Amino acid sequence: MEKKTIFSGIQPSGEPTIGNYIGAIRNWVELQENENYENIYCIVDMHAITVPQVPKDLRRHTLELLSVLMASGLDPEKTTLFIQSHVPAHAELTWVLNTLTYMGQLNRMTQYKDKSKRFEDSSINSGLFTYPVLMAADILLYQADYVPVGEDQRQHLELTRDVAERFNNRYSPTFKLPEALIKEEGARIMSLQDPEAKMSKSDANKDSYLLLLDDPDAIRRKIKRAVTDSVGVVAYNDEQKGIKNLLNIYASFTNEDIGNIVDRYEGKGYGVFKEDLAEVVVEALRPIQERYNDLINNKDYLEKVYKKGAEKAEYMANKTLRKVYKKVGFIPR
Ligand code: ATP
Ligand code: LTN
Repeated sequence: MEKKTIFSGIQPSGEPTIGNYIGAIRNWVELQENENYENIYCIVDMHAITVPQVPKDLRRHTLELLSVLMASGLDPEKTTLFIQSHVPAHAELTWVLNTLTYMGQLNRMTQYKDKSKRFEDSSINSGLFTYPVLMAADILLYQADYVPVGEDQRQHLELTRDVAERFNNRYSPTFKLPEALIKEEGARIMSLQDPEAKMSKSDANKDSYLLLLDDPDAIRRKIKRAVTDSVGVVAYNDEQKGIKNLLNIYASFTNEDIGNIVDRYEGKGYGVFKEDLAEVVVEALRPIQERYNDLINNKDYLEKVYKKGAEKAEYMANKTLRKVYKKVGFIPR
């Protein structure tokens, strides 16, 4: 049986949060262990520059993210790990796909609408607008069958399929139509300060997120400050969104049934629950942080990993790009 291809990406736009871990990274590790799948994971630095980045921070975040991915369990011997800007085919296919994507479609993207609100109308760059086209190129270059992401990326996956289908119809069958793999549980971890908003590493309020590399004191402090409500009962419902989110985080790290957790905290206040949650998170992150500290200090090894990853990725990507260039009518060199 031929292996199915899995592809996903993560932006080095800051330090990864537990939302990235629960919604994406740990699912990738699980998929890696399934031998029916060929796994490819990409650090999408070209996506990251659609919002302003300080160059030296972007470089640091990229290496940190590579170390976090490996510390979380992604193994470069089993999985292709690479950096997007190392494989020029991503930018090259994006240009072709831009010519098949309608402005109206891009205007409907909710991530674009959310992110562009942070800027004056006159300073929204066109990269932010065509961000989903670059994402489509990422996925289509590798003929991915499945794309494991958080709930927020569903709309981008639909656009990817749509553009792929348009290309296939206009020219001839070229791209495989990818499917989103979205786990229900943990697919949307919310901000600790605003349980209506997604936890996001680029949030201006540092208390809103738990970072994978936060030290125990920071974790305890942020959970203590997390916004709850005046009901005062640990319960799982949409009227108590803050507590609901904390319960989701608790259950994600312990693999425990939410009902059991709620039962255990019957008659106890938010304070006790929050203290216990902080310890659950501290303990879950401890082994990842220990492995991380070894990796981040081994720059030679990191370089070996991303160079080998880029070589493997480039080979696959160029196969697709060559077909595309031929079909649209470009003359081969
Ligand atoms: P930014 O905040 O800079 O937009 P991000 O952290 O929201 O970044 P990415 O780095 O692009 O987003 O996300 C990598 C993966 O993590 C994606 O699959 C995304 O769906 C998932 N993810 C991000 N935030 C969350 C969250 N709060 N809950 C669950 N999954 C998330
Ligand atoms: N847009 C995604 C990150 C991303 C991605 C991809 C995910 C870029 N390219 C390809 C899956 C497949 C995000 O914002 N989370």
